[in-house]
Amino acid sequence: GGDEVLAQLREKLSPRGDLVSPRGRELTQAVFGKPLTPVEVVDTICRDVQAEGTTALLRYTSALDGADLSGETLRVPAADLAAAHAAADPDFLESVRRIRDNIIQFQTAIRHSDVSIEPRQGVRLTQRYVPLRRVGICVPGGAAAYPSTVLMTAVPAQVAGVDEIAVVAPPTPFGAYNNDMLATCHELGLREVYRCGGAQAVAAMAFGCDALPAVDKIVGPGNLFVALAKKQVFGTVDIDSFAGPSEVIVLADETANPAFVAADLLAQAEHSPGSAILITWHADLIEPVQTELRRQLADLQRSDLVRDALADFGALILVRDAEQACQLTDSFAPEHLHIETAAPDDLIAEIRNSGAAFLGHHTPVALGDYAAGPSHVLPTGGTCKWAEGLSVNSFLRSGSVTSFAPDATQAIAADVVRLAEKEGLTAHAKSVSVRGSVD
Ligand code: HSO
Ligand code: ZN
Repeated sequence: GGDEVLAQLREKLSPRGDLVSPRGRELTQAVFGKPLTPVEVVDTICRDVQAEGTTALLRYTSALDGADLSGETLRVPAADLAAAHAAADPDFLESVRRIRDNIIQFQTAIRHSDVSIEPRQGVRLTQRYVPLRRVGICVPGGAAAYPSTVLMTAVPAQVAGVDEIAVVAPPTPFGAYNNDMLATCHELGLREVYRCGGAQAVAAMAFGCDALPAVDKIVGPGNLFVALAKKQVFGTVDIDSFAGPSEVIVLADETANPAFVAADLLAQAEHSPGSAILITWHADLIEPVQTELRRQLADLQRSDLVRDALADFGALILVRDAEQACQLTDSFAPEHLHIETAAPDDLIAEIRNSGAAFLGHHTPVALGDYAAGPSHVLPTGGTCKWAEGLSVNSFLRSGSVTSFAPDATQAIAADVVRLAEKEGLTAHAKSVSVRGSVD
């Protein structure tokens, strides 16, 4: 049944930091002198960067990413950012600006604002929201370049009012040497970009070093090492969610277009690894979707990768009815949920867990990946049961502000004194009673 299929997929998709792959064995033997698991690698890197600072950051950037940089060349020079911008396709930059405006509009609308109440005469209680001072953004650079990730992380931080934003990207052609990525940074006014990635970049941002001052929060996606390192430094700094492979569940009924559904599944599988799951209660949909998958696969640039991802992490699941589809979706808790049915509003009301939901036949997930307004940095691996996607509010923290006038203090004093005395904390009681008579 669907239950077991989804449970197996969850298991396969969950990142394993405790296993040594054959390639990992070779690489860690060469760099660390013995085979290490990813968790051990991250542990070692974090400890070294904390102890040795810039020296260790540069050493691992050389050993693991093959880039020999210095304390000066680690940071992308302002002239390189400007040159990347000047060399960028003007249409691309126009798209970047339009997308930035979409993100600003949505993130501004959902930004938390201070809440103040006056529950009684002379009492003012406020919850205020202040932006974080300095944040670090991880931009991946392994299999593809992601200017969209710069937009989907930095713009919400800017709307929050964060003072300083540091961007790290691995020193690769898809990372810190990618023209579109650098041009996007320049367009957004990001001037602090570093050529480093992996656990070493996360550790440097968390502990700080001469070449890369510490931040208060680290966000953005990355490979297993980035994810494990973020987990490791949580507590020294804040982090966003623990990001694993991208996922989508598509819910479809008899009104769904098989060509659309197939295209949506392929788009997610393209992340490779990416998981693409169709759940339908319309048996006649399965075959046309399979036909479309085969037909459309042939035309894709990365068709081999996409085919493998579909084989490993894809599923077409036939269920009894919409209700069962909603139950399965809830227990899988997908990063993306796309409802391609006649009345998607009715279904979304029945589903609690999804990182981001997309409604209707003309709302492909790619709109959200690139341009709609909500961030595409979302909780994966079932973590949307308790975590939420990145937004402007991820870059704010709140604190309470309490203010009592003399009469109001008198009015509440007896309750405070009574509880303080119960706890045996007479100094607490005294700090209230000293302000006036309390019987
Ligand atoms: N679907 C990814 C985001 C992305 N897609 C970036 C394309 N580029 C995670 O939500
Ligand atoms: Zn995507």
